[in-house]
Amino acid sequence: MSKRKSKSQAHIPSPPQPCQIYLLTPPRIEDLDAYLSTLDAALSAASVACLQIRFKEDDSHKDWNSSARIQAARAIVELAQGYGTAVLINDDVKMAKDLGADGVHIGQEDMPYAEARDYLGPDAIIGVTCHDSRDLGFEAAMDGADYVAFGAFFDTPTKTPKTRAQLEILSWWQEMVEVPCVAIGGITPGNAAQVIAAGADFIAVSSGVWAHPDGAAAAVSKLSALCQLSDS
Ligand code: TZP
Ligand code: MG
Repeated sequence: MSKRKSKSQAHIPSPPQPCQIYLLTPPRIEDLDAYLSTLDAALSAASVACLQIRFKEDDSHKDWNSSARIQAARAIVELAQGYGTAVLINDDVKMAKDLGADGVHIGQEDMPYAEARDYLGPDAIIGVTCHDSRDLGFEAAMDGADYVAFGAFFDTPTKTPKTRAQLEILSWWQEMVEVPCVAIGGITPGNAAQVIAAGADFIAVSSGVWAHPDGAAAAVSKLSALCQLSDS
């Protein structure tokens, strides 16, 4: 994912780009080989700009421990980067550097943007959660974030979101700011068209792909078709 603009370019209007797909891993992976094969099929189905590795500890599954998470992350980074998909690690700059990932996604309560940039250097992709807040978006953009993420736009089984965002924030952002915006939260092939039409540069999707009744590859194909439609 790249749409980084220097400050001197900020006033030059750029032609609209088609919306791109940004996947998030499931919070926990039970069978790594099975997941890698699903991920391989999903990444083969259409172009996926970005994959965020977003694992959560799970006290009820002791085998999903730190070394299992690192092993899974390492394999995912290798597979996804082989497709030219940028891999971001949620919250964890050290893991991002250790695994040769492309960057990190940070929340408002995680490491501050400037510290993450210092740690990872100028070429890393760093995106920032901004919930439903234009002010947080501006702050992150001014700091130099590569993207801002707004959400959640719909009900989601993956996380209890801190905020519910309205689609207008995407249209407003698109008018006001060059830094790309990522829409997240409950996005599926069934509702993505409205998010894309509202102006999302990226649609970030987890359960809408991994739990899609037709399978992850079919879900990615459908999302990609919607992104292409928006470009015509
Ligand atoms: N942040 C806001 S909603 C959400 C995150 C990480 C979950 C995204 O997962 P899903 O399954 O696509 O709603
Ligand atoms: Mg976080």
